[in-house]
Amino acid sequence: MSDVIRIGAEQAVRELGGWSVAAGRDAIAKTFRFADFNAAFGFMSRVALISEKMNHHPEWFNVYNRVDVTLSTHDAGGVTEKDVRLARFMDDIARG
Ligand code: H2B
Repeated sequence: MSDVIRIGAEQAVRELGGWSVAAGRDAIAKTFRFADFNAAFGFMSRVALISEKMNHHPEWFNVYNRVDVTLSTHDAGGVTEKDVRLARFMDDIARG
């Protein structure tokens, strides 16, 4: 499948905006901030439904209104177009 070909974090952050290369591994990262916990958890719930459909899941860490996200395709050992697609969904959902 073409979307599971590894493109690497540098290429992915060039295709996206506001994402950065994760430290020490081939992954992309972004911190999302919301008005409060309710908004942050709403975002996570929407992303969770899409992730299940895609069978592609984020690594994330939530504290109150902040969600730290790291994306990588574990099966490919690095960043693929699947991560770019999920990143775009996340940006769209966060934008509202
Ligand atoms: N999510 C992510 N981020 N990378 C994967 O390689 C991956 C996944 N693989 N979700 C899926 C599930 C795999 O483990 C199952 C068995 O299809």
